[in-house]
Amino acid sequence: MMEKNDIAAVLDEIATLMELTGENPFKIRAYSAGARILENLTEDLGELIDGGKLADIPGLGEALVEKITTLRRDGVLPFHQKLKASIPAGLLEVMQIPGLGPKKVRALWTQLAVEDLAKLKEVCESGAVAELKGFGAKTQDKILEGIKNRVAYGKRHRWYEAAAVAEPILVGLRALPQVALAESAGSLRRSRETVGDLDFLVASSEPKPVMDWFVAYPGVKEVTAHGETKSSVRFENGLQADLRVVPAEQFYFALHHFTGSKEHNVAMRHRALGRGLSMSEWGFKSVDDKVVAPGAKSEEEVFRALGLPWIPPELREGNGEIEAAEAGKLPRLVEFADLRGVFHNHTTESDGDHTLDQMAAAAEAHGWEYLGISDHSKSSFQARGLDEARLAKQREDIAKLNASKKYRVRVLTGSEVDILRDGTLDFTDDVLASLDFVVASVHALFTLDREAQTARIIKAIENEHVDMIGHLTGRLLNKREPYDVDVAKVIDAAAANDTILELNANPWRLDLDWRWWRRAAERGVLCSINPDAHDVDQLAFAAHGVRIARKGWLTPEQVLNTRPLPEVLRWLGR
Ligand code: DGT
Ligand code: CA
Ligand code: CA
Ligand code: ZN
Repeated sequence: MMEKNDIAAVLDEIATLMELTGENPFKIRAYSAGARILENLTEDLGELIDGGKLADIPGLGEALVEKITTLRRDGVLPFHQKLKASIPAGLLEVMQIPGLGPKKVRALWTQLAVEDLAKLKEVCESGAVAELKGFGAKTQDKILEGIKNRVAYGKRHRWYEAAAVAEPILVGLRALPQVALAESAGSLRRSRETVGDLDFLVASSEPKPVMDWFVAYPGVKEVTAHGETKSSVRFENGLQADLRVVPAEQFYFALHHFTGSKEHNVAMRHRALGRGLSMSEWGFKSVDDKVVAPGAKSEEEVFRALGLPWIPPELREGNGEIEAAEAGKLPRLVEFADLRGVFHNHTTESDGDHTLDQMAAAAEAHGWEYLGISDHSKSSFQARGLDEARLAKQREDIAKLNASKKYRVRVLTGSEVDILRDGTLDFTDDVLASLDFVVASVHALFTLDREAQTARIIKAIENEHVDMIGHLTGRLLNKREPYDVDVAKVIDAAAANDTILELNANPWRLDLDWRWWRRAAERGVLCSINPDAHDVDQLAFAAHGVRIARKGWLTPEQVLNTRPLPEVLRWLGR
């Protein structure tokens, strides 16, 4: 059943759509007035409808009563849907540009055939908008600026980009004398692959100077709110940040609440109610004064009050983490310190920026036992892929480096071998058998249909020389969609053939996605957290992979590169 505020939102949208289609203003006003009446209703809407009393509310005519009743019951309204379908979908986006109300948008639509943002940009750049009655050059410039901002603000930000903005702010907040505690919450703390906005939380009894510091922070481009307890700002790259300041005794409740996710919070609140407690960002409240509402001096105490162990933020997605916690079945999540080496790294032989020696030195500095080098194969000519002769030479160089004992880290020779169109590989089995490990990846023909793409990858999985599949879906976050591949089927094939799936730790990829890992692990698929480093610094990408592995509920046992070298060699069977 649809709630009254959602119904009000539909009525408002109807009013807007009617303005766009040039409807009679009286009719339009009836819908927006109806929305306001609903919002301010003090009685229960369901009771009013059931008792046939809705029509008695002043201002609600027969037509509106009927539409509200339908929306409440069905959640959709054919009249609204038809109206919406009669208008180009892109026009609603055009309406989001500051300064463009329905009247102006209607003019742009009817006179300049603007149906979406792209066309709007075009007619602004051509100067046609400035000529339009009621617009002018100034308005035209403002619209262009609005389009530019819209693109920047509308998008989510890759985790590492958001983290890079958040870290110094957190350090700065903690250094303020008025700040007792400061954390960042939200999707950043939950390690989502992308972040909508930053959510900072501070405990302080003197919020004003904290807020003043925050809104004046270098890099803030726009202050969208500057209040006593909450401020919001926008940075140059479009990323927004909220800061909330709470009294110390509320801090861990607020931290839990603003960490989310929403789904997790809903489940926690439900659990609290079962114990006679209502739960919010302020704390617990006794529902009927029969129980004493507990406070919390740590986030652990928030969970303990509900009979639960602390749940790592990465797991708080409402995917059964509370049930697992209750049953004592939370996984011991993999940690960065568990990693004993990394596979899938490049050198200057193909498209890497650093030499074999430099990469080995960097791996040594990480304290790792092994470093897997897998440069591209010959079909990836744009990445200077190695042919058989160059690969044999690299194998010798690596053997020499290992024999020299210059580094303690053992370098393993591999290849990131291209999966060809038909699922055969860029090297023959003999060549593959001469290597310590083999990563097989798709680097071309991203647009094959689902069946062909899946079949070709599964064929590679079935090759006994292939140890792991690289970046399974090829996605680049915010840039390139995954190619169409039946991941569930691939997981089953990987399980059946004892082939590892890579968790590509490049923060643009984070592929395979965290949503698949629990299923994969349950079916017995082993994970390898691979940095896919193209320079020495990118070896540290492994940390992003660990974060995503944790989000996928993975334990150290389910990740190959937590194992010591002898075990790894045994697994590789070389
Ligand atoms: P984002 O920013 O889109 O990447 O995702 P979040 O999870 O950071 O979402 P955000 O910034 O809107 O809100 C932060 C947290 O606050 C969210 O994870 C849970 C909590 N929260 C926000 N709005 C609601 C709500 O309407 N209901 C509940 N239960 N929790 C909410
Ligand atoms: Ca957020
Ligand atoms: Ca937020
Ligand atoms: Zn690759």
